[in-house]
Amino acid sequence: MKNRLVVLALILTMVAIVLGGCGEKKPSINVYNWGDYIDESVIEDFEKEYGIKVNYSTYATNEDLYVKLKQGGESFDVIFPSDYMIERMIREGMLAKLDLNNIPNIKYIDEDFLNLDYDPNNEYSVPYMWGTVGIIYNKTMVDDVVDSWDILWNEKYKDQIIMLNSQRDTIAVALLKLGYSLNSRNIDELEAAKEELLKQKPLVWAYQGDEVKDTMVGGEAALAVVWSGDAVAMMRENPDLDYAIPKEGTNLWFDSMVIPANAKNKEGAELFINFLCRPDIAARNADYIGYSTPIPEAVDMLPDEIKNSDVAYPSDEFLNSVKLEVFKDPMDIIKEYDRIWTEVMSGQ
Ligand code: N2P
Repeated sequence: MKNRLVVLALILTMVAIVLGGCGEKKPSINVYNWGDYIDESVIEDFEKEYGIKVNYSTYATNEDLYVKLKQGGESFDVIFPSDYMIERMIREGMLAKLDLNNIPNIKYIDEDFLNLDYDPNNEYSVPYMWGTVGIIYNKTMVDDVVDSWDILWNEKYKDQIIMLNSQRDTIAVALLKLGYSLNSRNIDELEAAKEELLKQKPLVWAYQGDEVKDTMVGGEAALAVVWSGDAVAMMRENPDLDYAIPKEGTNLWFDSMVIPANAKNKEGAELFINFLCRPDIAARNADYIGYSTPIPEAVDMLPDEIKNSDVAYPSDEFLNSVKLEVFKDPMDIIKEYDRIWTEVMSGQ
């Protein structure tokens, strides 16, 4: 009898262990980032170090990210919007306040990148990467000086021009070409920008996102509007390429890490954000993707050709010599931007 009880107790213990094991799911976080915007080995290291599984997926533009969040359905723990989109998401109550006690590595971020207008006290966001928008061009295919957005309207380069498949960036190029602010809220100026883009459309070979890297590295087009980090990555692959910031000025942008208000694992999200701010991790990441890290100690660890590149890390002197504007949330005028972009894409 006693033996049978012992056997029964053993069986029950084993059943409990098996069931317990099933119930005890490994913690996870859902991370939603731009395509080609992380060294995936960094994700694996995080998973190993913290025992937290990372479900990683990607988007192509701020607007895609916004729509995905508004649709609901899936929930995300860490996302990487730009300045103006962070402003909008804060205004619409879409983000959670960060507990900066859980993100001590924020101390590594250069103070020039903290307390910016889109989130004045970094209550919601921690900077990830930053950069400019410019023109990458193939020196063997372009014999004009590339110093103005005008060149993207030059008939000579018909079917050799790539524009960004991103409404805010592409409307900005047309506004700047016309001498307007890229934050214009004036309907006539916005309409004029639309007309410019429609006029340009027959010359444009494609509106691309991450694919532009293959196009330009492969020598398939002469000129493309790109984000500076992608220019760094492309120039590394093809020495015929160079990057120029037009004299009419351009966009200075900041992408930051934020946590959506409906995140399911905020603590895990904060651990991940903190991990990405560790200088050795930020350096590996920035080296791999080509984009510019806001962490000086990480910049110091980069190979010379990257840290001395004036594309990735332009001098203060250069930055002060060009007209740079940070995008602002268009607020009520956003519907005009959406309409204009739809009309340009559908060719009306
Ligand atoms: C990376 C996209 C970079 C985002 N593919 C520029 N804001």
